[in-house]
Amino acid sequence: MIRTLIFLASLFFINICSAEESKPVTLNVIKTSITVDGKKSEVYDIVQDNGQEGYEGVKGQNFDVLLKNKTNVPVAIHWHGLILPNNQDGVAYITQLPIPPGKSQHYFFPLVQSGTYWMHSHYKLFEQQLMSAPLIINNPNDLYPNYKSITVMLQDFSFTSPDKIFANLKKSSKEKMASMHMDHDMNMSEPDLNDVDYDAFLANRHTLSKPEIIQVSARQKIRLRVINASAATNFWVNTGKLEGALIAVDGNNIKPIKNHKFQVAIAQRLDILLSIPNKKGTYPILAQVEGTKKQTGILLVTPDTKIVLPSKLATSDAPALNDDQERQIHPLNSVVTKPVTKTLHYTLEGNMSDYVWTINKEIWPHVTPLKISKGDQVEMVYTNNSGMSHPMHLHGHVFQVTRIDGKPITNGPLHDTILVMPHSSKTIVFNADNPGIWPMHCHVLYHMEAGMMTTTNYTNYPAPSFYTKMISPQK
Ligand SMILES: [Cu+2]
Repeated sequence: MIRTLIFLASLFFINICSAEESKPVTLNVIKTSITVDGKKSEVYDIVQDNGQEGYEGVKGQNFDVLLKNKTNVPVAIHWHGLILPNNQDGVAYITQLPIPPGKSQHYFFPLVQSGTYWMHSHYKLFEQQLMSAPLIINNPNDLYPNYKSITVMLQDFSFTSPDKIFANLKKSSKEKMASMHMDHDMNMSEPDLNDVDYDAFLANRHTLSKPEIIQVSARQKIRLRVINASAATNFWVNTGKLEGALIAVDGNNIKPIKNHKFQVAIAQRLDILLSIPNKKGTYPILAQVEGTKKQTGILLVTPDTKIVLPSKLATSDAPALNDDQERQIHPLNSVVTKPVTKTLHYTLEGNMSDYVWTINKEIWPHVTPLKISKGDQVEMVYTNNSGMSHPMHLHGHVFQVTRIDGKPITNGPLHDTILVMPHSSKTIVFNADNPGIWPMHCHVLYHMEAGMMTTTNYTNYPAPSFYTKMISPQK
């Protein structure tokens, strides 16, 4: 009798679990407000019904998400860094039409990776208004179990609307060019590292005047998941007194690199292990904007500790990001498995008289996409002829860096986004194993808006009509 009851109870339990597993997670794109340094601002967010921001899943299970547009604007949300079927990629007018206000769209595909990813708007300039959230995929066989996971999402913020920011960029670029023509003595110096003057930098939607405070305990082991969700800002992550061990980049495990400062380019992610010492304290995790003193961050705090807020300004300017960290990163797995069968060249340039940014001198959507075939071992050579760095992102694939400035590197980093330094080149390699029309673009939101975008197309992949209607050869 008892056995029967246990049996029936277990059936009931299994039923509940499987019923829950088959139900999609709802992600609501919402309009909300945040207070930045005492001033209120309307922004967006992507939250579950229970209020949790973003998505957390498990490798081997399905990404089963009902995306609801609860805003009053059309939206498209891209799952950044995920290997997924092309029509699930969430890019407006390339892989799908925007979702109208009040409508929803179902996404369903297996999660074949694990690690730290993110989701963000891939339509208009809504990403600048914080239409983004973390996307974490746990690994049932994690190399680092029993670490407390803490996500730090970095964003740049302005009270000015992104449309106005973009208009200002175009205007000031024109004015700068005009003054250069008038004044021949003027030094034709490199453009600024940061061409947008932001009002604030956010870590989990807070500035350092009221940072997020996360309770930790002495001797606790922490896995920090840093996501650079900025529209146009590269950061140096500073773990302060705590020594960090960088163990994954863009979701890919690497041989650990111990340091206190780590570079994170726009759209990239870092997983950093930390160990809280066996004593009380406040442990700030800071992120400093390259080329400035400006910083943001969170506080890790042990119980009964008097909290001292770090300054919003560091004592000295952070340098520009460089390739030092890239040269140190060695992944645990490689994607370079066979000789290159196809090489594609992409030149990155800017025409500042009209604030236009180009790939192969083409301005999106007036492009003739380069083609690859399934089974190719593809090499892409990015040559940056401009004075700004460009975080280049290829959708739907993980690639490996094989050369920096033409010099081969052995077992280079795996990425979905790489920072191509000014007047520099990077070569990447990947297996063409995921047919589609794949967006490939600069992840500086305003560079993308100003034309620095194309697609890499698999031969024989049927392009959707909304895509073929939109792109047209260079005029
Ligand atoms: Cu760019």
